[in-house]
Amino acid sequence: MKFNYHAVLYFFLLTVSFTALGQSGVIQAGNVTSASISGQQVNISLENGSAQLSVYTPSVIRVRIDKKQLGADFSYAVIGKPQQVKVDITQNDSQITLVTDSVKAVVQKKPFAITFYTPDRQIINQDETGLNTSWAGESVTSYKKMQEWEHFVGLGEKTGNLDRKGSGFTNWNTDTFGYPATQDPLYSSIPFYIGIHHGLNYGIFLDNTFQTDFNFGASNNRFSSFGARGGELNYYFIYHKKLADIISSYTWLTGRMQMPPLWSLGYQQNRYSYYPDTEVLRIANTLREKRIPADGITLDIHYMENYKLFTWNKNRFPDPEKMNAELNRLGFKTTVIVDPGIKVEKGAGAYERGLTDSVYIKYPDGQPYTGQVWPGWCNFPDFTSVKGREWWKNEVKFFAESGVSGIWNDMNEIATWGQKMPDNVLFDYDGVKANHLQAHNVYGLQMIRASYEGARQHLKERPFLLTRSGYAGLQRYSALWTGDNRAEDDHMLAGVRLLSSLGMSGVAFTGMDIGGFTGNPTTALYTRWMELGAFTPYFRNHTQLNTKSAEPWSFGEDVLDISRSYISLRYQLMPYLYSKFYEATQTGLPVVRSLAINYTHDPRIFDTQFQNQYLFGDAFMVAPFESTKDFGKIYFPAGKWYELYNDEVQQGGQDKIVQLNLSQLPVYIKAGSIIPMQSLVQTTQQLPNDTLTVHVYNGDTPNSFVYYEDDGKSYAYEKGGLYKRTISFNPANKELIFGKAEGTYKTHFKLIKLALHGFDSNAITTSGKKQDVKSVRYFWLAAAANTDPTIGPQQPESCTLKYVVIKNEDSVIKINY
Ligand code: NBV
Repeated sequence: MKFNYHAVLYFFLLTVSFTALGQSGVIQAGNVTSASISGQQVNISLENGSAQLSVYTPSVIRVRIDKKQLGADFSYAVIGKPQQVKVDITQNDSQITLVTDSVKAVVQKKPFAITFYTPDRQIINQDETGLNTSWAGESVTSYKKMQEWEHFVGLGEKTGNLDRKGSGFTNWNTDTFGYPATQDPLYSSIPFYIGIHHGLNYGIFLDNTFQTDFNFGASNNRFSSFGARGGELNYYFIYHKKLADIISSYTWLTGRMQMPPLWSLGYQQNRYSYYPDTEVLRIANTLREKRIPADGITLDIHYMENYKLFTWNKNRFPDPEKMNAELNRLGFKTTVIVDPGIKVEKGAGAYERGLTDSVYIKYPDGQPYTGQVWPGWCNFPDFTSVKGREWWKNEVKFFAESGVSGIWNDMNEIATWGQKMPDNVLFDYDGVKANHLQAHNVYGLQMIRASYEGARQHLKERPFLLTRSGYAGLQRYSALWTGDNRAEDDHMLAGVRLLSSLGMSGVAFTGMDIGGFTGNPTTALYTRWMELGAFTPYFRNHTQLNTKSAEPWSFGEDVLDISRSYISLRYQLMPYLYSKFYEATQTGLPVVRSLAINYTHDPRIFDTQFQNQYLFGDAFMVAPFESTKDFGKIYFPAGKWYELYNDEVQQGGQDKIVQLNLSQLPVYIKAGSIIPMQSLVQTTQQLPNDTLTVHVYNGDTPNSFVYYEDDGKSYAYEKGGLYKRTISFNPANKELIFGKAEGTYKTHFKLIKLALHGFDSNAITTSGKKQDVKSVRYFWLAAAANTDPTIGPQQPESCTLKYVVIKNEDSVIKINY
């Protein structure tokens, strides 16, 4: 055999350099050197650092790893505290074991590596052998073995496919004007995802505010990984049998939304920017004249004087109080935009007050950081400090005094004209003291915290808060919209997936600019988007400066009719929608629900041709398609589905090509659904008539619906001022039960009209008393818009309904059919 000196030399050099890199470039956590168990926690010393595992609930285990001693514990996201639970922690020479009723964690000692098991020893998640946890400089990463057929969902405001497998993502809050539909990162960071494999699902929340990076097998077929550019590897492992329960546990940890004001669920009209006041009132009056139900007008930056925060431009808005009072009289609430940049201008009120209170973020030498944005050179309040937040809260009084009801927090990434902000800007970080690298991703969260607390302090009624940027837990303070999208079909669909993903990441109250922010939508796209908007949590039409008008009447009579029908339908659905928001406050479950929540282990829902389908609440399945398509393929998951407009039944477990029609959004209702509706109103400030129509869709599986009502505006609900009852459908016994009403609030509805879909019985009894069953031909959209079904472009279809009208009593009402 010939000896090849070159090859040997090459191999030698490669080994030397590789070893050197291994020694200096990457540090592994190494072996466990000692471990001590204390209560529900185990503290671990590692060859190259330290770790700690703590049991928060039987289903939530926290893992902390650092290359030094673990520091003081602090989080902006987590509000759940460890619960006292039954847990058995033991150790021997080779491993440490933590066992709860729901999960078992095994820490291997040589080297340190964690595996999570179900109680019956199925592997849920495990560190990738050989890689585990390591540091490259200050960056720390945990590598998890990629399980066979593993899917990944969630991670907040992320573009891309529903199934994140094969992709990598970064969390660094970024102002992305007119972003491509595939852009990453966007405006907010929620480092929480859910893994799905072998009939199991788990969640991982990496609570670290530095830039974080996730890899779900992006250009690698070995691992999924998550890591941060600094700080601890601090994550919560969540395991439940049902994916919905993982969302509940995650929102138990990071908090849930509060009841929103009812008006914020109505239609909101917006553009950048409506001014002066006469134009704002013209828009409001036109909405009323054209009978387009609406509740909100949003004022963009031109309401300010030279973009200075906490000012009104007196030429454009000479008497904001009067304007807002007039808007209120017309049934509208006003939301105003706020940006964090405070114009540096000697003598300017807010700027000077901020200087006096020393609230601005500073360089290490004590000079305020000055960056450029709307008003020119600006200083930025340190929302991560108590005094910064207190100052802002006090300033918010300004809006309360002018009759504003909502605060729209923009540019809070921080955006400084798309420029990079220096790393050495310092933040208080609530006493922890941090530089920009650590504080960047929570700046927006702390801004909405201050805005929310200020609004709560100064406004008489529940405020509405909207934000562009945020971090895990943002749902406690605000709704979120997906920023500067484009008037393009793929953006409408990417937007749907963004809302689905945000929903699985704890944010239930979400929206996108309906119609698209940059560019001009085609008539078809605008039409589709408005229909879809009616099935999104925050329904706001918005468009960029200098684009064409985008109010519902700007695209011709047909589009106006269609938009009116869908907006009207949404207003009729308000009892359903409000109840679903109540559910979000209780369980964290979102309003826009990816099919991955209910049909987690059906692989077809991840097929990219079906990934835009979602449930609105739990009853409606919406199937959005590009506005240019004439046909679309829809997947019907297990069960039975009724087509909204004509009650035609589709069996689940199959896909079907349907003909698309621009005047009808494909919407299906799950068999067994219970949908309470009200008569048409033009604003949520108007009372509907006294009949609550409850649609029930016959099916084989039992179902229940928690109906919720309160005054829609005050905080009385926090002290029991609510009306709540469970409506149960039990097909085995052929019965429908309205449970006993709870709470001290008196329902507005005196009668219940039961609208029965797919029921053939005519012998309907309530508490044994025979009811008068009537039959009617029902046109959904015409009924919604209160129009003549024979007029207008959108009414080819109808269904026949049986219905009975009964008295609404607070005691149990039992209906048999
Ligand atoms: O305030 C103006 C816009 C606003 O309309 C938009 O919704 C935000 O996402 N804002 C961004 C400022 C920058 C626009 C170029």
